[in-house]
Amino acid sequence: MSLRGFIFCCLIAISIAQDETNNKFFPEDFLFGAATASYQVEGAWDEDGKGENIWDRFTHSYPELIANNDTGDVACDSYHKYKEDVAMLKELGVDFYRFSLSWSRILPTGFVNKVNLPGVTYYKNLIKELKDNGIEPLITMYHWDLPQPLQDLGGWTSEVVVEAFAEYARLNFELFGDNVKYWLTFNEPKQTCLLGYGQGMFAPGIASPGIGEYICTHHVIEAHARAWHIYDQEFRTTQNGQVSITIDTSWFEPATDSEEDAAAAERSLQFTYGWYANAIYNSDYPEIMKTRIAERSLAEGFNQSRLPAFTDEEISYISGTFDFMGVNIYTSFIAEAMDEVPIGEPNYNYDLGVKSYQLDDWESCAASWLKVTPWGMRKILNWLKKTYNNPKIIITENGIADDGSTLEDDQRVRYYRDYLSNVRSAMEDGVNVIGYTAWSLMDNFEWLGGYTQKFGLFQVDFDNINRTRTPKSSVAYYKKVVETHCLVDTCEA
Ligand code: PNW
Repeated sequence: MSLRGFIFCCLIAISIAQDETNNKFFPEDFLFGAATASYQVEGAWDEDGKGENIWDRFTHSYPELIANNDTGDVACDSYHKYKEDVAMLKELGVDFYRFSLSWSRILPTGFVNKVNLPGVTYYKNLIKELKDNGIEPLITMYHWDLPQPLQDLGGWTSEVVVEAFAEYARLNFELFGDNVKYWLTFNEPKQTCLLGYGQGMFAPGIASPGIGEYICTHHVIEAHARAWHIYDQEFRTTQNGQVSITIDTSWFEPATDSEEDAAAAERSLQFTYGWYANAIYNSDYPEIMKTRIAERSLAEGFNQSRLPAFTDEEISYISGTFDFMGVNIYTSFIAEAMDEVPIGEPNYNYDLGVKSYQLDDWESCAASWLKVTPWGMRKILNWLKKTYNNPKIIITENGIADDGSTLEDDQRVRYYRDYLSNVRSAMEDGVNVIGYTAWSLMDNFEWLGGYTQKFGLFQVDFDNINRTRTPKSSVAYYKKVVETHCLVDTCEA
């Protein structure tokens, strides 16, 4: 880092240290929730007619890629213990529960010709248990667990899956929509596409850098738009709910106050959030992506850009397909301009062309990528407001990992307090945040991290056949926040 960069970072550090917890009440109608996802908690991977999905296949075929060779075969056993899960939500007092549907549990082949009734019953029971306890379901239709038969046909690199997703979405609205007010089509598609089809580190493990992730994304955006239009045309008037997509992003802080670093930070945001969001909340892919990827593609010897193009008709079909904005936020990075990587192999990171890193003195946790940067929350929320014309925002995930060594998770308590404080301050800045979701309700299968990275408010004992759930200290804190809508002992009216 340059001296200028160092001074700049010190200034950030000082401004963080001086931050005090915001002592304003959250509005009365502000929604607090907690989240999980099907593959991470349900278990029962081959029970009652459920089909195989790409995470079943991936964890069974490449156990060495997952910490301790862990799998989601049993996970938290929520398939059998959903009533305990709802009791925990009730204890927290949350307004809503964000969970996801396992596509393979409902449609074992991925297609609508065979509906698996026990799977449908499971979700109907869960929704009923939530409603009986005054908790709204917020349902994600796709949290990374694609039915394996659809992967065998090319997965998200195939148009077939766009149509299959649209039909799965319609079925979900038909089956569950009378009792669901909030829907998300996709969770963090960037992780699925970049890691699953570009780098090959996540299921389905396809390594096609600089190509696969762009095709995957193109189809995910089309599939999202199809689902939104289906809801809009066939269900909105009777079901009255809201449909959106959840995209994750970190905040990118320019390394210095130079124009180049400011551009590098903005480019990072456009290549992460904007890659998905621009087509939906504004129109088409971000210009900077279209230009850079086309230029590099042609120089590499391709006849067209590796970034697929939407037709004008598609652009207007996709634009505006949201009823609120979903965003997952965990951490921040420093973004620094760098020299262009010489033309050679295609790669998303070369297309992006930014050096990004985290500072050593940023507080760390049990997940190496996640540094505690609450100030980034306020900045990213303001960026979203400015870039996408002040949409209504639900923060659909935010949280931190511990290593399971203690139930006194003071770091999580501080994390929630400081991040929520910045959410509240962003609201004072005029950002229209209407809801916040803690990730996660309970410790669960953390993808490549297996059961070693614990994001839960409730601890789960994975060595016990009962998967016993025990509250950590953060449960009492979050419960108080949900109840009082206040982060400190006494709030100002
Ligand atoms: C999200 N990263 O994943 C997912 O939506 C959850 O399923 C997951 O458990 C949670 O965040 C915690 O990790 C991410 O490396 C995984 O930047 C990795 C990253 C970000 C989000």
